[in-house]
Amino acid sequence: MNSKSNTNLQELYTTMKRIRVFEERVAELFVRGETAGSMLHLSIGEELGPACVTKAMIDGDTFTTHHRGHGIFLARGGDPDKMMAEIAGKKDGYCKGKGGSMHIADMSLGHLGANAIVGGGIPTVVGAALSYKYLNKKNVSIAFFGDGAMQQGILYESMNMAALWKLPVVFCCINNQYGMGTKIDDAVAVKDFSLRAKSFGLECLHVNHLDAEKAYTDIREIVDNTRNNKPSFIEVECYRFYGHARKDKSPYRNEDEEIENRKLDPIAFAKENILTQNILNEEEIKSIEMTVDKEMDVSMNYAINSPLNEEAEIFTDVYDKSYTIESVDSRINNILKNK
Ligand SMILES: Cc1ncc(C[n+]2csc(CCOP(=O)(O)OP(=O)(O)O)c2C)c(N)n1
Ligand SMILES: [Mg+2]
Repeated sequence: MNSKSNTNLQELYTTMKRIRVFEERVAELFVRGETAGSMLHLSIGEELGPACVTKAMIDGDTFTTHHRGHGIFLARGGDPDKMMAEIAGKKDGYCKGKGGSMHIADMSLGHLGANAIVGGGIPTVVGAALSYKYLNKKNVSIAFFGDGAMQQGILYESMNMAALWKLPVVFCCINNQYGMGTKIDDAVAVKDFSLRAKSFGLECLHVNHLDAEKAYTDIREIVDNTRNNKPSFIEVECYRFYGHARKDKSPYRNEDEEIENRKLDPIAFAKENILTQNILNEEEIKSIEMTVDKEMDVSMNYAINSPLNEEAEIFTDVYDKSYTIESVDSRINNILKNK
């Protein structure tokens, strides 16, 4: 490997490749009848945003995701074995298989929850950011959501509060051009989402290219700025390569559109740049690809071989019984004491 190894681009390439292959193995898990439930929202084609934004995060930062959140959590350090097992509804999954694809979370990695309600995870980050400001922490809380959530009122309530109270929140819209079968052109009159965010007083960044290294540099700058209590909005444009969920064959869009837009592949673009900039040669890239393939094969098989829960387990972890009014009071008092 030459002296240019371990550059940001190489790291971003590996992260994006890990997301893509993870999702491909999830698709395989589905075809093999090993997934719990049928709703699997894959983020193939959308890897650039999750890779770049999570790379700009530091210890203590938190986030929420929408229903298409596998890639975001994987990029932020999620264990693919436990994620895949969760998707398979198995005992060794992050939530012991009770959450499934749309509810994978782990607070210890800053994941405050994935949410299947469009826009549902957004207000949580405002609360988290309020605590960072109050405790003088230099952390940010990031809400990841799709273009569909741009039409949800809760987003604007959250933006307004974050701007008014100057909270370290990043609103990150992964704009994949579709909300289920509705194309963005049929959903909004003005597609420049930054215009809306600006009107609330947020700093804005619009990423509408495939250059992961540049995107990361720009994203890093705006996220770091947000740490100084300057809330921000990032829109990352991409194309949802396949259907809304696994069973959707996208009959509402024509093949030419798909063929054309699948050329907008951030992974192919990064690979080309790595080769032309002499960061790695073909053989070295192949070696990364083989490592990633192997990693995700192991995760898929881990999920298949993980046992199901015992029946009695169904009733545990469903409600947090420690949450009484008194316990919440005492938690708040502890926070105030330690401030
Ligand atoms: C409040 C609400 N309305 C409708 C739905 C049904 N629904 C699930 S996903 C989805 C599309 C969301 O599109 P977008 O936010 O762009 O995310 P994407 O699926 O493209 O990643 C809809 C309408 C829902 N889950 N929640
Ligand atoms: Mg969308």
